[in-house]
Amino acid sequence: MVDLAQISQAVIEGKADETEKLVKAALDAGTDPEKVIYEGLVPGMNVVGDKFRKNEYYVPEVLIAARAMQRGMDVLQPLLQGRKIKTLGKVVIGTVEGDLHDIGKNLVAMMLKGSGFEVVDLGVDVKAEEFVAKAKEAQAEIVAMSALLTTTMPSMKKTIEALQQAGVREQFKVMIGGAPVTQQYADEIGADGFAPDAASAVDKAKELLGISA
Ligand code: B1M
Repeated sequence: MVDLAQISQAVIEGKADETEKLVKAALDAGTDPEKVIYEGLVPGMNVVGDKFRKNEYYVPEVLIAARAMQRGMDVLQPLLQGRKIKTLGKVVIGTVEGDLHDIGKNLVAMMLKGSGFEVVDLGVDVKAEEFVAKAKEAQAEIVAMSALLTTTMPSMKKTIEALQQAGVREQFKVMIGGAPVTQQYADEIGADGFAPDAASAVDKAKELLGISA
């Protein structure tokens, strides 16, 4: 019998092989895949987020933990197909038009996934119209944008305007972040939320959807 806390611990320590092995063992012992996610993998990633916030973990540790989490998810994925899994919400995320920086955006996406959100990653250099179309298509709750260049920050405003023009602004919460982005800028362009780092991005996404931590 696998103690699901062991899976959490393997994620916290970034042990991908161990995570995979424990997830397989839990399934072999008849544990429900959803239970493995929500009582094993996700709590581990939550601890990682906490440590990152407290500067006990830095980007490399978070990436290694997220990779371990993903290895566990890869085992579970085939079993979850066709099954209606409860997620905290759906997020469409991308780096805005003109901007190719994706390390921070990927980290945010991984942390969101690890915390139970469904994430549709549009990649980099995402045009305003693409954000609108993909958010509508995915029936997302949150549109999340990342920018690392001061010159591409205006693309965030452009996306919000495109949502307005399409008459769907109220259907989505808009969240922004990236090194040059501030709360003040979020207020200026009418975004619903800003987060300074990947762990806070998870908190902000939950807050925007009224989910208590
Ligand atoms: Co570029 N680059 N870069 N670069 N690059 C910066 C950003 C820069 C600050 C370097 C410098 O001059 N000191 C500077 C920007 C200056 C400015 O605008 N003020 C810069 C420049 C100028 C450029 C080019 C224009 C250089 C050139 O070609 N002349 C060019 C632009 C290309 C383009 O995008 N069109 C360019 C290119 C590149 C590389 C391709 C070489 C590479 C990117 C590789 C990649 O991403 N796949 C690169 C890199 C690596 C950097 C630095 C060194 C590191 C960025 C990074 O990954 N940080 C960066 C300098 C620096 O920051 N020290 C720099 C780590 C990452 C984890 O942090 O992305 O901030 P960050 O994400 C954080 C938070 O910001 C937050 O959470 C993350 C984790 O905590 N966050 C969110 C991010 N997105 C969020 C979204 C949210 C919430 C939080 O909600 C939705």
